[in-house]
Amino acid sequence: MIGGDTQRINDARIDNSPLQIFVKAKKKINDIFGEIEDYVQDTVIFMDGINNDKNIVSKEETEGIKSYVNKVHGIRDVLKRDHMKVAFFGRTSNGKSTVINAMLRDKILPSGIGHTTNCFLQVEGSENGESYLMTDGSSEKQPVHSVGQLGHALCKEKLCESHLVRIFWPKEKCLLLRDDVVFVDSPGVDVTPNLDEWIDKHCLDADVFVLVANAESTLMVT
Ligand SMILES: Nc1nc2c(ncn2[C@@H]2O[C@H](COP(=O)(O)OP(=O)(O)O)[C@@H](O)[C@H]2O)c(=O)[nH]1
Ligand SMILES: [Mg+2]
Repeated sequence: MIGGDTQRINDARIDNSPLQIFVKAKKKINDIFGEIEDYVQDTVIFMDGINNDKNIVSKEETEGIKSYVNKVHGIRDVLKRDHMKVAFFGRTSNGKSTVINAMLRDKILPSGIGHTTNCFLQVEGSENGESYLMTDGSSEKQPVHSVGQLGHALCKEKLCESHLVRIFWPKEKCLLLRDDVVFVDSPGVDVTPNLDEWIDKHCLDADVFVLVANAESTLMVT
């Protein structure tokens, strides 16, 4: 009985979630742009036909219409992305990994005093309660607890800083994952000299950047 109530409360939260409204709106916008792309493509075929028959429209006009195909295609590519990427940044030991762990309701990402997170760790939702991780260039599913070694700065088998580890965590455990939010944990901005390069590699398509700051150390610096 209690379990049923909890389920209902959870379902109500999912239905009313502003992010779900965003997901649905994006689907509708995608459908509209799909139709626009079809219309533009039909127009190009029609214009080509007129051109061949009677030379009514100029070549420039036809080229102008053709360029819209790429423009609409570009917009669709951006909209097609089915997740909202949130990248966490900040100095080492300011609590980036701790915040994400709190949202996941489990200690998944390595955290602690000093330089702990060694590479980029991306957490996304998985179906059927599955939890596993995958490293760059491999489709092998590894146990999530191995992130403690792979992503930890102090371990022998650690991955280098530019690497991305994708962690799949059950959507049921974190409502934001169910709303297609993807978290990206990063090494501290103070320990990674090539940060710009790695931001380009892993975070150029991020929708939100969260700067995590430690109030005490920030006060000490200023
Ligand atoms: N007192 C306090 N400690 C925190 C807080 N957030 C994180 N910590 C601790 O700060 C240390 C560094 O956190 P971590 O998440 O690894 O920082 P990161 O390097 O930014 O990922 C850990 O020992 C955490 O337990 C907080 O809000 N208050
Ligand atoms: Mg960290």
